[in-house]
Amino acid sequence: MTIRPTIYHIPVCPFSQRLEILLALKGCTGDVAFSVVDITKPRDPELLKKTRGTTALPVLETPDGRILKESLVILRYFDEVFGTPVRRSDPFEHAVENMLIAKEGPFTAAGYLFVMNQDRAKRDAFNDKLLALYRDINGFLVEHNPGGTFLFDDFGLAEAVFTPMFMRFWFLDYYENFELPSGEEYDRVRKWKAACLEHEAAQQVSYEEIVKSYHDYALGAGNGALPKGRSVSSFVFTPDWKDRPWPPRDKYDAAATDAELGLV
Ligand SMILES: N[C@@H](CCC(=O)N[C@@H](CS)C(=O)NCC(=O)O)C(=O)O
Repeated sequence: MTIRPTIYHIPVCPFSQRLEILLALKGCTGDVAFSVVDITKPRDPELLKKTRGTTALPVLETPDGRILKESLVILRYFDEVFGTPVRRSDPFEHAVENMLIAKEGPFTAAGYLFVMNQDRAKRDAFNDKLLALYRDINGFLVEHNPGGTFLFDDFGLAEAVFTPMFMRFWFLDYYENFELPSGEEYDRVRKWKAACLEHEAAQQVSYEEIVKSYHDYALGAGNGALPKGRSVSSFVFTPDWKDRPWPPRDKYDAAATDAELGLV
């Protein structure tokens, strides 16, 4: 039994980064132990026993051995138990931030399906779908805080939820040349996204780490799975991503070997 709660996590995982951001915002990073899981290896049976067989991370284990799953659930739990709540205290404002948070599922799915798509003919449809979701968030921010930067006056709960996705979607910038078009349909969300990316509490990962680690997602192989012809996942811890070359940008015709990716 540990004194601190433990988060089982994958360091580059966006869902886990939400928790790291929240703890950093509250100055409570040291109040939680982080136990690293390597998803390129078979999962520890002890951990599987704790989760009753599910493999998705992050997973929280309390000091008395109870388990919580789902990043948004753990995020809200941490917000209640550590320091001053980051959530809005006004009930209406809290409802507004929850409305924005409710958009994260479709947003996350659109970005991941886009990067994993292997059919060049469908590329524009995935791009359009993601842009429509950005326009929707733009409209939401214009409605609730037209002249501001964040949803409210500062980086808060909704920002902790979305910022890790904005960072993962760097894989779209790199592998799909994705960019927000110019124009006022995107200006408010562009400003929000830029401020989220720069915030000091959200610097746990870098552009280079995301691009290199998520290379196999761009080839349609997620969660540590191996693309055809490869024997080492781009999610491995060794060799470290810092020591590997930048992967080829062309994901549709790419078939880089383990060696070309610096994985062996
Ligand atoms: N809805 C879950 C999603 C978690 C999730 O998909 N985690 C990924 C890592 S980014 C994972 O654990 N993948 C490995 C697996 O599912 O075995 C949450 O918000 O916590």
